[in-house]
Amino acid sequence: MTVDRMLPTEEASELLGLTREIADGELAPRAADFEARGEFPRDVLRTIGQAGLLGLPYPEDDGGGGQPYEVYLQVLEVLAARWLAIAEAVSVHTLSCFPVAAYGGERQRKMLPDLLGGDLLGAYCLSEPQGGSDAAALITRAVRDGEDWVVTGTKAWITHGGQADFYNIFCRTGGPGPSGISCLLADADTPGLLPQKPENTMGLRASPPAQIVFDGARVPADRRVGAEGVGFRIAMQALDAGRLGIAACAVGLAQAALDHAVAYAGERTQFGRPIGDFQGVGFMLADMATQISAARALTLAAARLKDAGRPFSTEAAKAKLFATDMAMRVTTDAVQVLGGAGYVADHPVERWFREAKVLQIVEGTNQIQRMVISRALTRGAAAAQ
Ligand code: COS
Repeated sequence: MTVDRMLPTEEASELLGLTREIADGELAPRAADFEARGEFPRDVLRTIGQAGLLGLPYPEDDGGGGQPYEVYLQVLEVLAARWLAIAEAVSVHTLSCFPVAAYGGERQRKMLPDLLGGDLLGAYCLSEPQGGSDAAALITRAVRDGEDWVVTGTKAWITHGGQADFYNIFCRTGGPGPSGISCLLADADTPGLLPQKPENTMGLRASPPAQIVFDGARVPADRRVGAEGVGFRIAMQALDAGRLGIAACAVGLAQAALDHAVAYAGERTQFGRPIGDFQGVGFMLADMATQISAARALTLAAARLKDAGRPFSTEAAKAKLFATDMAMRVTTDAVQVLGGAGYVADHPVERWFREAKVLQIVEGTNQIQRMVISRALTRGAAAAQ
């Protein structure tokens, strides 16, 4: 189904048109095969980069696409409807460019055209094996030695681990807690930066995360992004925006599942009628469509706050929570509409169901999103008293 979108400019409509062409022509024909083989689609991402889709929400002067976040998110949605791994890659790359774009010094900002240009791929290293939710407790340490930071520790669940060209590393340069964390930007070929074997994941098998071991990796001192001790704030702000990307991925994935289920329900007959004519199936489709519209509206409302320069982190948490829980429900229901056919890999709903699960976990589990939302409610209430 074509989604009726309210886009702010004619340029945005053209961009969505181009994205649809790429998604249908380049992504859809390859997704199932790459996912089955577990092959990382580096060339497809180059095509995406050449089309200018790897730096969309950053200013044109920095080499980005100069698009509002609400437009960028709708591009992600269209990509996710054809191949989630690619949309997630674009979202994670965009997240990985945030530290330099928002906090980089003059010299670092000169790197932005390269980071956003489409040839390079970024990674964001926050989580560690002993903890991902309690990010402020991270223990990877960087110690200053002459003109370098020497980094020791292990990062976990790193999207593009082993594939990325640059890595943001959130590491401890000071005492315990959030104020002891700094952000470093390392090139992939940094000696001692050691990507491990990719994880054997349930879904998104074309783009599995990997651990990165830092074994005395030397990162030049001028690659610290932002002031010492500001790393946690940078990481949280990057995630606020990144969570909207994940929400958009969820909306796109769910839309693909609904479209497939609607087509199947129209063709498949039982008891002499298309199964979609039975209320049990038709109402299921109606609920799926309604939940998708609600998730899209919530996500774009948060994006518009961001575009207007207003606080949006609580709204981003709500969008990520609602959209990804929604995608899990909708892909589950899509499998149900197809019945036995939905449980085998002949139809993509089987893969989409597996892929939806990870969206409830990445960039802050949905329990963390609830924590962010409930804290804003209770602390806001306390401040108002
Ligand atoms: N934007 C800017 N600053 C933020 C922020 C945000 N969204 N969230 C927190 N901060 C700041 C706080 O203002 C505080 O600063 P001050 O000390 O100057 O007041 C500091 O960071 C610490 O904040 P807080 O006390 O809320 O930190 P907590 O340790 O309690 O953790 C949560 C907060 C749970 C929100 C954080 O740990 C989190 O998001 N965890 C999940 C991490 C995650 O998403 N991992 C996935 C990795 S990518 S796959």
